[in-house]
Amino acid sequence: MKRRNFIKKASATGLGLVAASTVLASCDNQEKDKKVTSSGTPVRPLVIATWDTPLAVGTAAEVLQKGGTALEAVEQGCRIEEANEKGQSVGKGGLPDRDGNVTLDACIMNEKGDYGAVLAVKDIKHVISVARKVMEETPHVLLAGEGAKKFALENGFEAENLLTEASKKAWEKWKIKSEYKPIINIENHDTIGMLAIDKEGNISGACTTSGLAYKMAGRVGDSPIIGSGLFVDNEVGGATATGLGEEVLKTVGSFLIVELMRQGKSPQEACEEAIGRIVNKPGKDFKDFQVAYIAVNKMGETGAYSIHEHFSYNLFKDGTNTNIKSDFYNKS
Ligand code: SD4
Repeated sequence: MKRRNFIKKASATGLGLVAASTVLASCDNQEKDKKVTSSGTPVRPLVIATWDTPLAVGTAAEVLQKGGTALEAVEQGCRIEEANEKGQSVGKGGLPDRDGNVTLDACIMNEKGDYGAVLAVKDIKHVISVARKVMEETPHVLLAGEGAKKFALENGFEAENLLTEASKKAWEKWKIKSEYKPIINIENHDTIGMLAIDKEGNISGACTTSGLAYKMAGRVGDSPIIGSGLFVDNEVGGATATGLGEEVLKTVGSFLIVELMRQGKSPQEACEEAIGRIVNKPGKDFKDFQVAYIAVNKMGETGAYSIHEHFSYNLFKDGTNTNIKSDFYNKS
């Protein structure tokens, strides 16, 4: 409901105009997405993103339909969620760390294998665009903390307080008990990881987040780390992650998925194996955390898999923008 209000407002203000041909639909059948065959014509343009992100995916799709690049599409799409104050895991309105500071992580990767990222940045909303600047205009790939903020300010980004009243209230309520217990799919929901294939068949990806709510100051998760939160290889495909970043980092999940696809696995099989690497560790207790992956290969076949139920993703394909429930591991 809240998201719908945001969509209305964003459309009215021209923040994100979803192409008229983009049909918003909802689909409960995860099987639907598995049936694409690897023969035939590659599907393009295509956009896939974590969670219920119709406006972000619609915005990226519109960029592609107008002939824009996959890189432009993922940047523009992610900016929608960064500006969405109601989303408490990304950009403005993100839940803060335990000291009350909102710190953002983001990364972007293009079809040439170039990559840029910013880590633990305060006061800058559109960190995905700062990450792109790091990639395109510096000799480095990662900038963190104060240095990243300084770079952003020097490049015309404006500083603003990212802590909204709603997130401040949530943090104050959390402080009463100060219990650090991420609740799967709720407290840490909505990080956006996005992959796109443009009309030329080039693949790019982006990922942006405020990280885990009430994290320790200085904590950085998987999202801005190449190979963990995101990986793209233009010859093979791309993958991106959401959920408990520590588990994704320890298994280098997105790189793993792309390498498994290189070896011939479908995106779905690769996502399932990457989740398997987490849940099949001896003695692993995964009941209290969520990890989910989405992936796409060069043909435009897609896959998604999570540990627990209630992960969904938006897919723009063949002119239709659909929210699809992901298949998941823990069916007990
Ligand atoms: C992190 N992976 O910082 C992110 C959190 C996330 O949906 O994905 N939330 O660990």
